[in-house]
Amino acid sequence: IAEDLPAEGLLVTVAPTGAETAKADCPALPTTLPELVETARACEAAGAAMIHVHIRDDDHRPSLDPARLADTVAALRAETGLVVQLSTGGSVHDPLDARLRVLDAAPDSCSLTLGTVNFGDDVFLNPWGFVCDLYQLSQERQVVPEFEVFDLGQVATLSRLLDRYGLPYGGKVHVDLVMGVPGGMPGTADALVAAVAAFPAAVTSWSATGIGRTALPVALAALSKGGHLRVGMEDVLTLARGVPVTHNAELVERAVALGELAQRRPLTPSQARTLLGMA
Ligand code: KMH
Ligand code: ZN
Repeated sequence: IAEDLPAEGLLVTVAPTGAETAKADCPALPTTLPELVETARACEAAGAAMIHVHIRDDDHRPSLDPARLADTVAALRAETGLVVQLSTGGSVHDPLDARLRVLDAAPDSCSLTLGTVNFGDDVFLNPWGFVCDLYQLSQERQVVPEFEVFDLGQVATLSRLLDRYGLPYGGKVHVDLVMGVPGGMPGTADALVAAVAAFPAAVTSWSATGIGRTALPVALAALSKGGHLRVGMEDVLTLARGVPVTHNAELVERAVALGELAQRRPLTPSQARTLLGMA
């Protein structure tokens, strides 16, 4: 990690939308471009440095439309300083070739999930061949991947991937633990410690997020292990039992407050770029 980064810095990534929640069930979910830009600006002001983006179509359904993705990247770059990460996971219904084409929108970063996992009643498909294709494409297009880990075995896949194809573009290896998905590793401190202990030495930074009610235990465990935080309505829709999230910025504010208690100051987007090898 570069010397100009405060040792106590905290990367807060916001994942404001996701692909799983219906707008009809959650009107506060940012599904249009103006809503996404407003959310991004508020979350940046609250302390987020990176945004993990899923987009929706005019009917608020998950989309990987290339033109829409390109417009989204352009709008977020024009209106915020946030590191723009596009999801290549999309929804469980998106074909693999459409997920590869996400990189045509030239984001700063892309998510890259390291293996197939049961995902509630569905399957989130990430066969080894696809993981390799996406990784090589990210190197070719100079897009920094964030390695998404839903289960412990996927950490071993990261070692296999780095052994075969070398380091990502930018030279840093950033992992995000997505915990508590029904079908993946549980959102517990024990599981987090096991996953972190299994990381290859090449990992330079990592964050964690817990789905639903695992959000707080995972955030607290991540902070106590020196990790960074991902928060947002992609992963959690309530602040506490019976208290719905009304804006993604509330979750960013909570992450920043937890970080302050742990004496970790939020990284600026520029510091985040250094952390992630984009400077
Ligand atoms: N929506 C999930 C099926 C990612 O963004 O890369 C996959 C996902 C992971 O959200
Ligand atoms: Zn996602």
